[in-house]
Amino acid sequence: MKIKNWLMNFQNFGNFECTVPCSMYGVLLENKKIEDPFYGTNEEAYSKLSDYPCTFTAKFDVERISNHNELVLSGIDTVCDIYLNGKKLASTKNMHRTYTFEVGERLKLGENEITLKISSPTEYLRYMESRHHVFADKVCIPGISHLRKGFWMTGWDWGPRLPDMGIVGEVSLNQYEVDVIEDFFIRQIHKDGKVTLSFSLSTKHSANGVSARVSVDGKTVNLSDGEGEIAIENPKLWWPRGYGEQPLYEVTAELLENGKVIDTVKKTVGLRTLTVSTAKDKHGNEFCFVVNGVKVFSMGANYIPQDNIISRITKEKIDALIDACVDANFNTIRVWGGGYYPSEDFFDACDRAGLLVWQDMMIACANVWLSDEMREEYIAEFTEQMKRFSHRACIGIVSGNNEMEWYVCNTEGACENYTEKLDHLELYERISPSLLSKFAPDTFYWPSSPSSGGGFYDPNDDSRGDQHYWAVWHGSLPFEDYRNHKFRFCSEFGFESFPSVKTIDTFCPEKDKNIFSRVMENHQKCEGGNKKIFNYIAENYLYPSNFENVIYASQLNQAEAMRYGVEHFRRNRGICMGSIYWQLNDCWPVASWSSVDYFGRYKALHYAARKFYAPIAGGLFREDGYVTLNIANETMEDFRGCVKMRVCKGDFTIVREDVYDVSVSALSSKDVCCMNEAFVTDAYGEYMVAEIYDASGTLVTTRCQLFTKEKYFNWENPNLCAEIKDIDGGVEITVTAEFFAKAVEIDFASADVILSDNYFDITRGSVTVTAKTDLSAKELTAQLRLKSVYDIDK
Ligand code: BMA
Repeated sequence: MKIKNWLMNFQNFGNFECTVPCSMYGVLLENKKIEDPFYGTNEEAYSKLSDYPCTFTAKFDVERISNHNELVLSGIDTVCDIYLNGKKLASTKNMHRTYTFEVGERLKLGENEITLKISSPTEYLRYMESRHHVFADKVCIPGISHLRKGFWMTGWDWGPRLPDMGIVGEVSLNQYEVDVIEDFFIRQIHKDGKVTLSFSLSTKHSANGVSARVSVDGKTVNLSDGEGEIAIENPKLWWPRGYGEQPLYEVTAELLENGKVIDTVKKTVGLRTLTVSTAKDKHGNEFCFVVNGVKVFSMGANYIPQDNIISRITKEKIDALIDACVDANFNTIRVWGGGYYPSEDFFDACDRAGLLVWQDMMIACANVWLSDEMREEYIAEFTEQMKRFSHRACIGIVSGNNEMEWYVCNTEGACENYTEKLDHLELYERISPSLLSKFAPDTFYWPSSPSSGGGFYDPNDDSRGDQHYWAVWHGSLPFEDYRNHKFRFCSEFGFESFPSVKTIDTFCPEKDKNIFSRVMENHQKCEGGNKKIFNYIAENYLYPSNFENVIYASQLNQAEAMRYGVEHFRRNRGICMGSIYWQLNDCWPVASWSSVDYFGRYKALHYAARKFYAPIAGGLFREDGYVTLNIANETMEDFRGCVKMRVCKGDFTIVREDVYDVSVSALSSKDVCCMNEAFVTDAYGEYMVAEIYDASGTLVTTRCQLFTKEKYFNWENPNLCAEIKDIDGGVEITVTAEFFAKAVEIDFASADVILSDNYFDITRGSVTVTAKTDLSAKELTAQLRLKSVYDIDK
């Protein structure tokens, strides 16, 4: 029985009815007791609310007292005393765990009452930190690792400081007479093209007279001593997106007593072998996912919690974000360690979509202190979470934490304390891997991100393991610097931009629409972030004429920066085998590194990602007086086609055109042709374009290259105009230009429409894109807005 309906009591705000999942900020907001904490500078005042305790109470009816009566609580955020019928039952301090208490003796028939007294997390952290200092990055509240709470809630360089309190999981009373399934593990044995699933099931009370059976793929096996196996006939293998299909098998385990089913557990599995190769090679050690024996080039981004108020992260929002990943041709996603462990809905969506998951354990940018109490917390939490990961097709890596090995080696404050260093080794190099090998023995473990394999051995070394690269952006270096490195697997690199004006409208009054205003700076949490955005704009674009154009230019820079990196990484396929940009999404409307904003709106980067992560992608490289076209083929088939390379004038007339037949083997990248820059007669008025066609003559992709910075190019007014037509399920939009137009943005005053392409270049007269929408061509035409780089200073 789920205990869903609660009463929240918070200070002198009063009592409020609420339904789990629920939390202090969420409930106050729903009841209009506070304004939107994301609006204006409200965050500053509302963050103080978490200095006070908050209580949740629920009444529930009990009709019988069974042999076993378990109160199960998950996602209790965070410092909590639990009372049942007026008597204290337990204290908990870990929102990442599930707690189970046998409460038979405390229950009564009829009405019962449960109370969760949640203390202030900020107060708790202040108290603990005053007793024992543990290093934490200054983005969050000092001493954050004294508490197993999502670190980001206490502030981050993209998130507000709103440490919530509440029930973000579930509370239920489970009553049963005999026994229940405690653990159900599934392992896969792949041999000679056959797959056998082996099962291991244990019950909570090892009750006599119960038996278990497992069914999958139309077959059933009765377990003996909890063990059994089923061979899958004609196994259909699960592949990451882009390499094959994602067939999933439902496995059902049933517990029986006298032939009657008394408990059921269902799990979904994808049949695949999946590991990470760190084999030695001539460049050092490779680092790549190997799925069903195939080395995969990982393409994706880093995932952070989708909202600061966790109860608002619904299945619909998770599915929509994973759809956006699919839309941008991702095959990998990294769940960053400063958030929370995603729900089953998230992993279900990744299994279905074919996204490989790099899963951090939830610790980021702060040392740990393994007091007896904290050690137990980590062990219990990691055990529970690792059991969740064990059968998942999508989970490819479990990593100890975010950046802590690197911090301990390099960051003042993180590396001085020997006890903390020892605790680090103990947790990430002894406890975690041994738990993983026990509970998810087929899952690859990595001590930290970035790491070279552990032991504080040059964790961010370019020649092995994964790398976090921040010299572009944090280090203010130009985009070109990506190309000075040959990373093995770049698991973090990023560049900031502002979200769209529609998103800014939700938190910023008209009068504050200036990127240096208090409101805009409150929605920029990276130190000096807006200055940096502006600095990089100065590098590449003319001085933007208005607020909208600052936003637009910031997004173009972000897309361009990431493209610079990724095309280089893919060109070096083999040396580099992964590109995970920072970051996919936001937890509130903010200037950040995300490619999809808080409301799900795509920034220019997300459209660019669709192109630079495309299975067949082109990259242009200016080197030694030539422009070289590289084609990266991340498909299982050889690519054959042709390339047209041209130099054109701004009015589209062709100065020079060369045509090449090209071929690129499956799973490789190749420099296929190049053009001499000497053919360019006017570096300020001509551009080069490469069009890649497949064997059937279909245009696969277009890449365009200038020979000067955008700000120096002699743009002429392209007089953009668009024709929108109704088609089945949506619209088709053809944008026409009278002159070469770069980064054409299609936008609508109020409608949110995801297009098949946006921020594209018009290199020969017009471009046609499509969109799925319920709106008619007429409705959209009325609110259409077009711009291109030409407009930035207009
Ligand atoms: C990385 C991350 C985050 C941070 C981001 C941007 O190193 O791990 O902690 O938000 O950089 O600074």
